Amino acid sequence: MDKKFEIMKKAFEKANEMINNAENIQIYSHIDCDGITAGSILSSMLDRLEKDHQVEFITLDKIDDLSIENELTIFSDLGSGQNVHKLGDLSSKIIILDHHPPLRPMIYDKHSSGKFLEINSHYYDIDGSFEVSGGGMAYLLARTFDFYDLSWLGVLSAVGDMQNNIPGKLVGLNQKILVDGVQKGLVDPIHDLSFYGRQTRPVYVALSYFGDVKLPITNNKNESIHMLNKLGIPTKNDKKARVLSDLTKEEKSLIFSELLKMLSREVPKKYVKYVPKLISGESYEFLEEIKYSPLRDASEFSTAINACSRHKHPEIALKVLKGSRGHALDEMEQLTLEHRRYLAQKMDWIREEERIIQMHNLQYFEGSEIKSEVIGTVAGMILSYGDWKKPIIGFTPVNDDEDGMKVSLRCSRLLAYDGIHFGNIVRKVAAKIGGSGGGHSVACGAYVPGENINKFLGILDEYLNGVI
Ligand SMILES: [Mn+2]
Repeated sequence: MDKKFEIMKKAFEKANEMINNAENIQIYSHIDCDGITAGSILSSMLDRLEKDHQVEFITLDKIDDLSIENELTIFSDLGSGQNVHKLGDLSSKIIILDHHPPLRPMIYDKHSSGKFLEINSHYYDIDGSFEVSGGGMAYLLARTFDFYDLSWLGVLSAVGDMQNNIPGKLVGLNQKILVDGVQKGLVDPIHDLSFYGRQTRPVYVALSYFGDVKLPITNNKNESIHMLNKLGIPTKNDKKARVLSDLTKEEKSLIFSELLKMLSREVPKKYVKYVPKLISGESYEFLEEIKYSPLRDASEFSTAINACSRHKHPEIALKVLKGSRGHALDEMEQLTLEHRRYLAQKMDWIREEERIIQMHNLQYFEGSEIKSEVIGTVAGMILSYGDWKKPIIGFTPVNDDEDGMKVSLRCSRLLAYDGIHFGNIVRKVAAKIGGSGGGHSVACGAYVPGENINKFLGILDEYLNGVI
């Protein structure tokens, strides 16, 4: 990793120089958790360098319509998969910082007389799906100006991009960025049970949402409380419900052993060896944030950013990420609440109407009542109500005035540990019916022509014969 990084570093030095020479800078960053965090890093960096700049968060389809006017334009967490090189006559200088698979070969820069610099991790054999995020790339640029204290944001963006999901911890360049954060005293990596809501959720609630495999405790708070009682683990301190981060190491290892037993009994034999990886992993705590605040835990923080992004208020997340608390934080918490309420309501809608339809190798729900921005989140949450051994697919129109469908797939991590990469499968299947897609092994999606959605499901179901 160090060697690859040393080579890529030269490109970042070039970008450093381009920024030093520019006075008027426009940033376009992707409007998801990773992209918003990346944009925040770049904006903090430019503030400190006293460079005039604007940040705009956009969806990928907006790139073609941009007119490039500033002296320097930075594309962040996007750009490598789009025709950025065709925008205007390159009167503006362009920097791309991306970790998605690139369209152009690296060599393209050489013909641009120093006006076009594309830094993509894949050029250096660094896998952008789990070794570095968009925010990581932004941080590595900030690092050339010695802004090591922005490293915690690089950790946050990687977690927001689910890069630690399959390895169980941050690896590759992500780990290098983590080390910066640890050395600055800003991040604490903790080996912990992998329950969501370490700072804010009562532990019995967190336990009941333990997904991936359906157990008696799954979606059942009474059973979860019962299990904790049986293990002699109090659910409250005085009157306050205990959260995961309140538990002692001994209590956590009791839960670990119990889950290990339950899961090993429940899963098919071929999966048993992966069970420990499902139950525990590395969590990341931000030491400057108050205990019991959702900002204290990387995973909970990223949900709050997603809530802002999915309700089209990335500017609120930007403020919080750049250090505002107070009002901006109140707004963020309000959006998180709304986000949670919206998701719960849509979950009820699916369950009450029994909308999950089983096919041979997959299951799906038609989600036209659900905003396309959260169809994947809902799919992930509803998986534990369906058949966890199959992937679940949700689809909904991209937006009201287009007939394109957004399709999202989620599955248990056990399927990925067993070697299935749904991102790659979905990409192939979508391409066959005039769509496009891709993503992670357990969380991916596609855009497909609306009239072809049944074809998509049929081909995918058939493709999975003998794979699952
Ligand atoms: Mn990204």
